[in-house]
Amino acid sequence: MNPSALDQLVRDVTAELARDARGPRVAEMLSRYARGHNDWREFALFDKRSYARNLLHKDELFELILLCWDAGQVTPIHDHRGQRCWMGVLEGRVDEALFDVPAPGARSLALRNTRRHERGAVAFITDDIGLHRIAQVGSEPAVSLHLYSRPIPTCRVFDPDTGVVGERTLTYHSVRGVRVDG
Ligand code: 2CO
Ligand code: FE2
Repeated sequence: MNPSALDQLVRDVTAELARDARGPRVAEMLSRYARGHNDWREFALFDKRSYARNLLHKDELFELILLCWDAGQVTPIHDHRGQRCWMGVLEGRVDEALFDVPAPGARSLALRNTRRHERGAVAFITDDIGLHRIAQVGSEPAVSLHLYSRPIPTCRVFDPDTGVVGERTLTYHSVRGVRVDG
């Protein structure tokens, strides 16, 4: 039996990251998948309380997570624990606000710019580039595919007004379509 497009994407990313850990072709792979395939839909679970993180694949090299955003849902400002993060938009629109990493002891965060991402667009971030906050925008819910290499079980979150830094455990709403209790 042929692998699904999603399984093929996991295979292609695995080969790419094994070849070169920087993953120079990952963005193109995610964009092509986003523009051409719908087999993510069975895993797209939403949560009224916050954006939902639905795990599709995880091994020691990377994790692939489907994020589902209802109207107005937003992340805190956060880092990516020294890992590489790609975000491909599958449906709807999200805004990405990019912030400079604050100097130790800084009391506020500097907004560098805001970008809007639509279906097929792929954004990339590392802690060297900065921090970001992602927010759903528009009347349609949004769905995006996030790839972290290596996986990030926690991240740091930043209060924009006080500069206070916290730690957040990154939990899953579902794993391969099966709802996680909570
Ligand atoms: N990093 C956030 C999370 O995994 C989503 S924003 O895109 O990286 O919850
Ligand atoms: Fe992020």
